[in-house]
Amino acid sequence: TAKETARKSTKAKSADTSSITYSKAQIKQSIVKHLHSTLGTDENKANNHAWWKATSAAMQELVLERLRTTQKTHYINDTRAVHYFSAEFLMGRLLSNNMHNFNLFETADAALKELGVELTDVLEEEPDMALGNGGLGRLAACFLDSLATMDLPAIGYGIHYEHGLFRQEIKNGAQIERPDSWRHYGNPWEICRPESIQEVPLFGYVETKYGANGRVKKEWHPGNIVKGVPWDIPIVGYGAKTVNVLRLWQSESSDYFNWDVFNSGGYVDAQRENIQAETISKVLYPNDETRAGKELRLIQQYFFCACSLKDIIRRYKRAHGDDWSRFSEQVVIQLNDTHPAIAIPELMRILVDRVELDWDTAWGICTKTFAYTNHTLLPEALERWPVRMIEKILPRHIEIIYEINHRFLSLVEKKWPGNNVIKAKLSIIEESTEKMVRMGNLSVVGSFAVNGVAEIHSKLVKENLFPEFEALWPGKLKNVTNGITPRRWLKACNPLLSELIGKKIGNDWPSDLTRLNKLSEFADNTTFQNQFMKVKQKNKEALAAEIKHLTGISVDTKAIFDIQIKRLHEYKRQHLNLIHIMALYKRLLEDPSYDMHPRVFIFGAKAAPGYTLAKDIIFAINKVADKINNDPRVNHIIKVVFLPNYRVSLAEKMIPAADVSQQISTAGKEASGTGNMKLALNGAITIGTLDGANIEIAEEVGDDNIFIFGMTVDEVTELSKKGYNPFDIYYHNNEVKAVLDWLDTDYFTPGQPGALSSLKNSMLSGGDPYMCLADYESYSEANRALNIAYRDKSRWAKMAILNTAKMGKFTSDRSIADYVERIWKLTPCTVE
Ligand code: CJB
Repeated sequence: TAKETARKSTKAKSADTSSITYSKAQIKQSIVKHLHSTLGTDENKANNHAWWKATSAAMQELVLERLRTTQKTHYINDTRAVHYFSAEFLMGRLLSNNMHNFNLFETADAALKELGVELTDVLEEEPDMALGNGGLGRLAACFLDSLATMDLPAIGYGIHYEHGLFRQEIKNGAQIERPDSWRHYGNPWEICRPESIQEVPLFGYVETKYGANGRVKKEWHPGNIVKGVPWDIPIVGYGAKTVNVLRLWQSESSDYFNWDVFNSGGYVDAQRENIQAETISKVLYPNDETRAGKELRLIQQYFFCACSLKDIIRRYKRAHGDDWSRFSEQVVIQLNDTHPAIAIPELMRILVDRVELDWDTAWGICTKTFAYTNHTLLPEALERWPVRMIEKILPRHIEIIYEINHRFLSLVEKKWPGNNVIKAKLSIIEESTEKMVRMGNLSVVGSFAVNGVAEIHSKLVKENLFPEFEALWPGKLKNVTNGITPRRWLKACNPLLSELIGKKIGNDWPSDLTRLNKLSEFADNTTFQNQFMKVKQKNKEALAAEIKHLTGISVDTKAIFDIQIKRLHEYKRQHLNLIHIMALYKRLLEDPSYDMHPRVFIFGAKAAPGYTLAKDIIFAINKVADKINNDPRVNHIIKVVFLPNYRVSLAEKMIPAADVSQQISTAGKEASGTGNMKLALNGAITIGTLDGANIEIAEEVGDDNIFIFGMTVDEVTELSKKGYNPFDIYYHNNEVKAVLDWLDTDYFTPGQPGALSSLKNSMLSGGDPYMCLADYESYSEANRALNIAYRDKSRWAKMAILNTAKMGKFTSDRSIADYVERIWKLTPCTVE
């Protein structure tokens, strides 16, 4: 099967098969050459930033050679390729990963040492490429890594945001957003490709024409045209055989269009809308799991989809001319959530209006080309665009969407004759006071496959979100459980553990993660337990130094490092963690001999700038942290740390040092989670609910090696049906009551009583929508059990080892193999 082929192709490879090898002397020479002739400086003047650029340029030389070979090979073999459409790619830093994938990390390290430079310092100079918000964007980045590693022809398409996700500062406990300028001083990886610029029409009106044959022809007269300039980021696979591309579009104003308008006497069409073309790719919307509903956001989506489709079609035509019959054999487009769903009517427009195919032929091509991944069930995240907005920006597309819907509803009528309730529910157009286009429904109707991202999530997509679709098209809804790349999330970020693993079981695990299972044999071995925990200890010491550096807070490295890192969202329940920390604090104040192992609670989280309660939670964490950290009665036992500006490169420092991984979302709300996988892979024990991929992690590691608590999905549903009243818990649990009441005082915010009250209100009068209080008791019990388990050094070490050992399933190589087998039907193409 395709899956086996894909698996074989990865298993067969390891980094030392790289076709390009460089000696230490050659690397050194190349770095110095770039220092001189690319940067115009020299060894004596160069600072770490210059060394970073020169080292990156030296690597990029090798990268580009493999890129050329890959592209030639794919062209000659006329390969079918996957085109991953995503508004977000959260790439992080590239230098360290590229070095690892070329198996040149150690050599480069040694070369730089001879030049008197520390590679670790050089790596710190690289700004993160933060062109994404969270899990969805990082998943896209991990997938690109796996696709290249598995020699699969693939291209990522997205937006070349000038400003990625905002930089977070904390001032007096509150989040402040600052612009992120990741390419302000140049980016050594990206290549501008002016030869592949595309033009994108916007606004204007549609003219209906009648051809001689009586055929109706639609002509869109755009009111505006913008240019899309492609920037290519090479994606190096592990072993550096295949180098694929991430192509990001930057918007620019189209000169000739403005010139035209000018020449026609400054005539401005009544329907012409002016947008500052450059603003389209200016900034990433910082909302995670909420739709922005802003016109510019829709324009961003259409902009990158239109550029990408034109690019794909140009490449297809070069090989196949005007023969459209093979298009869907060569091209599969994966829609990363509904953000690129407008690509469906755009391809229809091209095929019907430009190529002049009949509707059914065009629709046949479309529905064999697109596949859609759903990443969330949260209603506030499901995109709906006002019909009026689409009409204005994309007048032809709204007609096409109506036509798609009309034909689709005839199908619904056949299946459920006369059933208007089902029709209203499935319709792509929502007939509310303001008519809306449901992008999820459009995506399901226009795709040949739809998938969720973990078993439980896919089940809920099938049963709750799109139940009738399953009846209409049995088998179309599938599951592909998420994964993470072990190259970045173990090999590169945790060198000490990687080395220990290598010594024990060999070095094949990065391309075949199931091999980690061999570590299970040593889980009871005292020597190995000691070695494993010694690595953890060293990583904790490194993180402690970083915490000191970033916040000034000293932490005890013998304490439990308990980490919750993810976007700030009520459903992720950082506030459940916080009220439990407050309860521990209170227990210690009331009973100084209260028995608990010292514990450092570490948070990292950005809140969407307009999400007030999320920002209030950050503020509360910081205020509680201030109080506890400065209270000599308890600060040798509890510390609370909020690390500002959580991002990929900070995650790489935190994850290797974690003892405990907090994955505590309300059951049914976290589609999968991927941080849970990264932490467990690095030997952290999960305390978590039966939600998303936690369920599958629990299956892999076994009940003894994870702390599961809280309601199941069914119990959550049952409680909501019955009617959940948080006051019932408030009045029956003294600890909960005391802690919530504490938030109303000025204990944590001296002189400002009520500064934390919004948190209490959300969990009481606000109805506690994510049921923190309902899960509190169970969470508290799980924490007690965890505390006891940590005291038994050998038991804990065994648990940690087994967590690492059992993470094989969660490599993104397995996710990609599943996509290849279940959806994409791709064949690997070896690049010699
Ligand atoms: N996800 O990061 C986002 N943003 C969204 O708008 C919707 C979902 C996350 O996607 C990840 C990758 O599939 C999931 O692991 C995570 O549960 C989900 O919240």
